[in-house]
Amino acid sequence: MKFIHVGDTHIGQVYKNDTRNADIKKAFIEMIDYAISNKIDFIVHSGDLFDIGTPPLDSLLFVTDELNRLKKEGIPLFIIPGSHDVGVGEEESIIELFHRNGLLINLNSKKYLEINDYVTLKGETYKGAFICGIKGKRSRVEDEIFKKLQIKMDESAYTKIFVFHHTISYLGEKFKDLETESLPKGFDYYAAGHWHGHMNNIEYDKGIIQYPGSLEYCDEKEIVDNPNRGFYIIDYNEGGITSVEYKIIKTREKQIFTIKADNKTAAEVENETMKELKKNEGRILVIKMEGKLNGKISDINITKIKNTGYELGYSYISINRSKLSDKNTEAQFEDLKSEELSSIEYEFLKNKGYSENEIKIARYLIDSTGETVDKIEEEVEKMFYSHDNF
Ligand SMILES: [Mn+2]
Repeated sequence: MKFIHVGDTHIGQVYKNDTRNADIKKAFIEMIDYAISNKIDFIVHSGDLFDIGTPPLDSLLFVTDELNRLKKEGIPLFIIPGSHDVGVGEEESIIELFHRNGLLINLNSKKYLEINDYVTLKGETYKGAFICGIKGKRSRVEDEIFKKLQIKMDESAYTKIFVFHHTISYLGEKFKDLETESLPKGFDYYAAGHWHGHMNNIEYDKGIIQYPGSLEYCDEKEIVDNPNRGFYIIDYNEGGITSVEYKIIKTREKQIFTIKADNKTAAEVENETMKELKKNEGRILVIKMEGKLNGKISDINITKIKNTGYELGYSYISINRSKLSDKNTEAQFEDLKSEELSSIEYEFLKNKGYSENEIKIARYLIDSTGETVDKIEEEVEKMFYSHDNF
C-alpha cells in the first residue's frame, strides 16, 4: 500500500503574477495525476492547502475540481488546516467546508476531537494506516495544546501517522514554534508542514519526521534558496513502512544574478543588468542589486528592465534592491537617528499597514528581545502573513 505526503500547496494568489499562480496550480495537478495514475491508496496533506483563509473563487473551484477527480478514483485526502487555511479571527477554516461536502477528511473536524481537560485525537484507520493530527496556528506562540494531547491510537494499525503544521526546534531555535519533544510519541510517520524547505528522515521516538516543503516556490527567497520541490511517496505493508521516496516536481528554469553597484552610476547598473538578459522560454528571473550607488537609486529604470525581460520571454521577474544604497538613503538614515526611536518604529509599522494590535505585539518583541525594528517587522510578517519559509 502507498500514500502520498504533500503539504503547503498554497493554492491562491500567491504572486501578483498570473503565470506563477498558474504554476502553483499546475504542481497540484501533477501531484493529483501522479496519485491517480500510480493508484495511490490515500493522500496526507500537512496543511496550507490554500494561501489564505478566504480564497478567491477561482481557487475554490480549482480545488473542488481536483478533489472531485480524486473522489471519482476513490482516493481520500486526509488533512489538517494549516496556518494559512484559517482566516483572521476565525475558529473554523475553509478546510471544514470541503470536509462537509465530502471532498476531503478534515482530521480536526468535530468528530475527530474530544476537548475537555485534555485534547483527544480520535483519528481514522484507513487501509491499515491510523491517521490523526492537529491543526496549525496563525500565531507563533507555542501551542499549549501539545501538552494536553491524548491519542486514541489504533494499536492494530500497520502504520501510524501524525499530521502537524509547525516548525520544530530541530530545524533551529530561530524559527521554531514547537519543541520537537512536544510531539506525541508512538508514531511511525510524522507528516509535517509549515516549514517550506524539505527535510527527510528526522528520527523521533520510533518514527521519522518528514517535511516535504512547499509544492512550488511561494516567494523569491524560496526560488533562490531551495533547489527542489516535491512530495513523498510512502510504501507500507503489515510490517510497517518499507520505503519513502521524494518525488520531485519540475519547476521552471531560473536565472539568478547579482549586480555589484559600488561606485557605479545608475546607467552603468542598468546597462550591466540588460547585458545579462537573454532570450528564453519562460524562465524565472531574480536580480539582486547591492552596494552603494554613485548616483540615485530612482534613476535605475526598473520598468525598462522588466519590460525588456518580459519581451525576452521571462515569466516572472523580481528585482531585489534591499541591499542597494545611495547618498539619499544614507541621509534619510541620519534624519531618522535624531527622532525618538519608538515613534519611528510606530510609523514604520503603521506605514506597512499593520494594525494597532500587531504593532503592540511588535513593540513588545522589540522591547523584550532588543532586535531591530526591521528584524521584528520580518518576524511579525511571518507570524501573520508571509510565505517566508512558512
Ligand atoms: Mn505554508
